[in-house]
Amino acid sequence: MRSVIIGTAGHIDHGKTALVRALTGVDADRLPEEKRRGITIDLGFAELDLGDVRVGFVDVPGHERFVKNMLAGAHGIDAVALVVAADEGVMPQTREHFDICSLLEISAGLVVITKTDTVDEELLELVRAEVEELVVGSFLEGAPVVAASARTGQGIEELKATLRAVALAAPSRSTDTVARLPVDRAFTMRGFGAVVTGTLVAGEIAEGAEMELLPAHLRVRVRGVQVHGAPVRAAGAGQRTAVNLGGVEAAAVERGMVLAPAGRLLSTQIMDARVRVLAGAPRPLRSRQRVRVHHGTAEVLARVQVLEASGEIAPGASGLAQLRLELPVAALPGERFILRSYSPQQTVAGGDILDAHAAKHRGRDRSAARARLSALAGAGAAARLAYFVETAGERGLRRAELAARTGWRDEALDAALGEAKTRGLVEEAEGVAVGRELFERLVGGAVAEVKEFHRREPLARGMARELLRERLFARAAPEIFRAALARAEASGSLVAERELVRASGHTLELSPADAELRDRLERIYREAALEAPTLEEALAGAGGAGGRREHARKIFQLLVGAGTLVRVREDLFFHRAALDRLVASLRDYGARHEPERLIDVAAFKELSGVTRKYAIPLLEYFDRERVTRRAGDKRIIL
Ligand SMILES: Nc1nc2c(ncn2[C@@H]2O[C@H](COP(=O)(O)OP(=O)(O)OP(=O)(O)O)[C@@H](O)[C@H]2O)c(=O)[nH]1
Ligand SMILES: [Mg+2]
Repeated sequence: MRSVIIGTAGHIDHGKTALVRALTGVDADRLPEEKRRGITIDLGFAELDLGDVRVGFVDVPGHERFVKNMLAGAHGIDAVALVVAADEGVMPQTREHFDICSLLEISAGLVVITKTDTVDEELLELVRAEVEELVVGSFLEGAPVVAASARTGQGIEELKATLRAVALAAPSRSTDTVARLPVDRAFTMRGFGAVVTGTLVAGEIAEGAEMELLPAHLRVRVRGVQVHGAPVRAAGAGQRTAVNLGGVEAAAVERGMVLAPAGRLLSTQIMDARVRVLAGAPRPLRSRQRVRVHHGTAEVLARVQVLEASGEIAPGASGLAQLRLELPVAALPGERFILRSYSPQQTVAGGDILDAHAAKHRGRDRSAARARLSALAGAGAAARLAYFVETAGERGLRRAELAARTGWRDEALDAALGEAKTRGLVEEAEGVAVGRELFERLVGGAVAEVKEFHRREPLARGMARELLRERLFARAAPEIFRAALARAEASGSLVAERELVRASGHTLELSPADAELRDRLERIYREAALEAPTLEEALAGAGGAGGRREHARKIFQLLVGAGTLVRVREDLFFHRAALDRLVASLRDYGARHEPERLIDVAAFKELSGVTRKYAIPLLEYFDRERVTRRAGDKRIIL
């Protein structure tokens, strides 16, 4: 059966609570103070079973001072019942509540003219006309207008039928996002512990689920779920839900927190939004203005940063703005909010979040941000995802970040990511999403950087991988660096080796003199075998001393890079062939000393014919190369 939340709205004393009572039998004014003063102060709840649809009522206070509480209830409703008393007609909070519903983009509802028993037909018609004038051009234009009396019961049956039609026609909620329950109440129930209630705006909350309360990230476990006072295995979107939580005290929970799946969402303090300023607002919305942001059940103070060139958004106009919140909230793109002036508290604007985790836009990049955000409004899921990925630059966005940024469930995320890739907007590098254009630029940059390196260092075999990373990928995720190299390799531009990256066409064209120098160096080491010279001796021996030392050192490095010479310690190098022979005789020695295969330093000196000065570095080198393993003062030949 379908569940729909209908919120009341309207001026103080216009009969909202009485109407809910006439419909459901429930007095939604629960607080002693409400009963004493005869007004609603905080939200009240009741339900009505209409056969094929179940209506959850959120009854709000009409008092000007409690609009804040009204907002905590209005955020999650599917449809509104705008209540106007026949004896008073449209009053200030009738307009303010109606404006709030428009700004929240509530798209369904009806008008109820109450207290019909207090007026004659003529006055009733006058109020009807007034109501019609109020709603013209709005979401309620053409919506049903029902006249009723909570006192006499007249019109209540007709009202039920109309409510049913409105409820069934209310647009269904998106199933793309994960579960979110903005908390409107938290209390302790004897024998149960902490209980939170709210309108489940999306997803499902099931018994046993691991969840958390944002923005504090308090981990909790769902011990039980109730919908309209009855235990259920799981509550669904659009239901008034009470959740019994384990792992938290009710005192630590407050209105404004959001219950969401554990580890899925992140709180935020900066968001970009499209804002509409009410035509009746006393002044334009300006940068630096301090406002009250009402989002979900939360109220947080914020500074506005208008992104429009004019620096303001005039009454009746819409524009882009950044909200810098003084405290974190759990927010997602697509969610709506209301802005009220700091003092006097008045509803001035509302809007929808485009990017809930925005970066500050400063000075010159404000117009660029404006252009990109304008394109974002009304864009499809893939384009929105691509926007978030692009704003992350070369850092890219991991899947968990994408999930937090969008609030989408896995299926919705996969679909959007798949489409963004197919459309060439986004590249996925080992699970990290990065903007396609930027990725191509990084690949091209890497190729250019390596080529430039070869030009500068013609004698080097390649550029150190780490150097390339530092130069171009310092801020990039390691996955993006690896993927860019892989792409450049696949396209045949670069060859990546373990520690070096070179252009695929790069060959060492040595001059005859350099080739001779290289051969001399190689010969010196080959002939010395295990009685290797020091580096300086070798360079001098090959004619690379004095002014030619630096150059000879580079030629020498070519031999090391090619693996012909092997560095055993600091400037102690051996010819590869000599080392290979030594390894062979070591293994032979091992075979002759089964099963222990042990050798000590003295035996090694004898086997190799080297002095102690070389024996130790060689053995340590073999340990590192896993040819041998140290065992006390001996070695096991592996
Ligand atoms: N005669 C008459 N009185 C009504 C009717 N409905 C409500 N009242 C009276 O109007 C007064 C206010 O009714 P509520 O239902 O508390 O009004 P409300 O809109 O909930 O007020 P707030 O929640 O404080 O904004 C009460 O004294 C009700 O008895 C009606 O249909 N006819
Ligand atoms: Mg009331």
